[in-house]
Amino acid sequence: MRTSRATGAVSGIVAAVAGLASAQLAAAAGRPEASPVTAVGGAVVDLTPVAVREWAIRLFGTSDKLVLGLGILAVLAAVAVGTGLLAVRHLPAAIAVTSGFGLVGALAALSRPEGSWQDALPSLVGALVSAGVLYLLVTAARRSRPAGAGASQGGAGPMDRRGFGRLVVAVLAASAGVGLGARRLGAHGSADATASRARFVLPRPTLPAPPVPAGADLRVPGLGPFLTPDADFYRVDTALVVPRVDADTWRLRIHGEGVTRPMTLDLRRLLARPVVEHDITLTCVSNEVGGPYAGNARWLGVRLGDLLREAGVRPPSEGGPADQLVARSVDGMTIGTPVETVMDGRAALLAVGMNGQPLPFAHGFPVRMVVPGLYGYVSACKWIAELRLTTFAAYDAYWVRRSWAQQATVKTQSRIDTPRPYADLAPGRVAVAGVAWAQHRGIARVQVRVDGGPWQEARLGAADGVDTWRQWVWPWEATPGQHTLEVRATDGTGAVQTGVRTGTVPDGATGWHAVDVRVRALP
Ligand SMILES: Nc1nc2c(c(=O)[nH]1)N[C@H]1C(S)=C(S)[C@@H](COP(=O)(O)O)O[C@H]1N2
Ligand SMILES: [Mo]
Repeated sequence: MRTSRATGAVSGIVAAVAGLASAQLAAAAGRPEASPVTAVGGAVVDLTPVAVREWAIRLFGTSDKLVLGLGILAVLAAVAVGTGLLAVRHLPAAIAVTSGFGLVGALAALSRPEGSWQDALPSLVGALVSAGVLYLLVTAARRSRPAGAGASQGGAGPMDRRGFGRLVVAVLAASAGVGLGARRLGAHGSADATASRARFVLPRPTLPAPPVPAGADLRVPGLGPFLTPDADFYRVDTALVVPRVDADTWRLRIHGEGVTRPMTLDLRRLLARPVVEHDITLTCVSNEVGGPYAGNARWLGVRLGDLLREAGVRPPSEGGPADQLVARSVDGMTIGTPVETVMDGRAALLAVGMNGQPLPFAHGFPVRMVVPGLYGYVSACKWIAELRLTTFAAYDAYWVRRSWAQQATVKTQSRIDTPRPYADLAPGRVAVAGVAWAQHRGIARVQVRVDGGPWQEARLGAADGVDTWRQWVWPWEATPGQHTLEVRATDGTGAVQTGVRTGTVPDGATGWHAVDVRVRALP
């Protein structure tokens, strides 16, 4: 009995490994997104209620994707063991279960945006291989068991058990080979994209951004740099596999309501237009008060408003029929932006450069949108492939279907970056510092208070236009004991940041960031 259980568990795991490796190979030959783990993961991401997702993001931060992947693998391992145990008792049932899981993977892949029927293949291939291996191992194990019930007398003979072991090793070795082949093939598939990025020379801006004013960076220890390096820039998206788009085959299609001159542009034709450079702070609607999802970069690109005019688009204020611009990415993300905002003269960009480099793959290479003043989920489509003009009444984009607001202007926010929460400080002079943002309105003032006392004026870093955050610092004479520091900003219109605490859903969190610290007793 013990022998057959162990045999079942081992057979189940080995069959699953072989199935997954084959599925990976099939996915690498087609679309990497169609691998069962990625497809099921993507479906889970899409189907997860917002509350659960927000909880997961709060708990795991940007590791949420890793946690999801590990979770799926853990479930698969448990299912594999269960199926193996079932297989030694009733092989046809176990094969039916395996096929069922193949179907689940296939359906998940088909349900993905931009999915085609071929995306079902990796999961089906995986299930077929898995069922085959299960059959092979379990029948081999059965053959090696002496007939009759008296299994206590040793079960499989030494030679036969070695036969089962050899088969296990052979299948695992073959799976490793198939897995390696899948990696090779996958790397080859994205090699063109990598080469196209390496070759891509950023155009010179017709209108370069002035240098960042000297006083914008306050250089306070514990406060990040004014411009966020690409490698430190926050990343928020639904892509479990970062799309690697080949710049040479990339196209952008512009069409829809009120587009009198529809167009399809390649990168060269897009960049035949004047190229501008602009510093813009990007923030995410799912950033909690005090959270990390904000970054500031120097973007290089083409003015989207001008391009839309070229296509014949008029904003609603000029009688245009479309009030919503829906951007679609190569991975099927849809992001809806007000046409009026994009065309009101602000630096709404189709960006190709970020801090002097082509966009990193994770940040949307080769082309993404950036619109100062709007949260990323309603403006900053990465890996953009299509722009369609429609109305807010007629169409809800991806996040809107998941209880986020159709339109969302960035709310005035401020953050204390130093001291850190629960810091243990020496008494005396402490530099309290952070950033404040209200993109496209600008920051006019930042104030700090201690333990609910009077608001005190912080010193602001030099303003680099109204579309970026501003650093601030306030010198505090820290006295021994527990203290709470709070910050609030006033935007360029004179509106003071509200202290009312709200969550991130549906259109961005409000409230003052508070940090508790302890100041040691005088020596
Ligand atoms: N294709 C695609 N574009 C996307 C997203 C996405 O999930 N897919 N997420 C959006 C959100 S919610 C934000 S906040 C910004 C984040 O951009 P970043 O990852 O470059 O910081 O990208 C936006 N663009
Ligand atoms: Mo976001």
